[in-house]
Amino acid sequence: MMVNAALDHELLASVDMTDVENLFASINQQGFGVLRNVVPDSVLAPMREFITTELANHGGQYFGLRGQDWIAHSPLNAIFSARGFQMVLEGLYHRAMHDEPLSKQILPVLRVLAGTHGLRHANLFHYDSYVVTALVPVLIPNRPNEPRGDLVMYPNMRNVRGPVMLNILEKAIVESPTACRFWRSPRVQRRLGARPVPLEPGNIYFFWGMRSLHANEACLPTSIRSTALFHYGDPHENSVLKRLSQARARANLRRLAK
Ligand SMILES: O=C(O)CCC(=O)C(=O)O
Ligand SMILES: [Fe+2]
Repeated sequence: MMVNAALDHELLASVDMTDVENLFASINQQGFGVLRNVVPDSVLAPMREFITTELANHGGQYFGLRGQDWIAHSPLNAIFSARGFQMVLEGLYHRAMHDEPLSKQILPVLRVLAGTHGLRHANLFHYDSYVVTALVPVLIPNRPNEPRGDLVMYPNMRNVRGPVMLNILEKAIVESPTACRFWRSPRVQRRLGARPVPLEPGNIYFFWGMRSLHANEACLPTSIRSTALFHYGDPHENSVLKRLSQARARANLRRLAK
């Protein structure tokens, strides 16, 4: 019946392996690939309401949600659970690594930058600990002349293969506060080929989170900027070193919340 057909309609249903190939090429060439107009207003509008409600619970200040709980109760679940979306993440990982990831779970993260605390989360340059990152912009500041909080990336700066130890050491140095002051400098960004990625709600952006140093630019404390991140594919064994590195990252986030 028509009614059922409408209910059953899956998002990203028309995405196929050609899209994966195109995304793969463009991520390698320019640092990111985009699927355009794939997140409809019927998802974005209720998702913005979800954020408004949660933001009130957090006193109007920055908050982040991580893991499988929030997504199950949010309108973005329509993207998260779409077969086409999972196919792209798996396809990109496979194309890059010629292998299966340790786990096929996607880690969903919601970031809401607002208030003065939001500013602390700008320009925190980092590598993700997963190979593929998908970014879904939900709320992007768009008043004339206001900063939009672009994603800024140094595309494909390093390789994911090589000793875990070396990866972790590099991460600790490159993500230090001193290093972040360096990466955020417009001169350094120009010299080293950093790219701003202006984000448009409706699109989904893909990049190699583990290879590309990235951060968001600041926006006004009076504006709300919200993105959902979907991390896929950890190629490393869950070593002691790696757990230490993750503990360090979590401690940093807790410090920022104070
Ligand atoms: O919100 C963004 O633009 C990027 C966030 C990010 O890179 C992350 O949460 O890993
Ligand atoms: Fe990231």
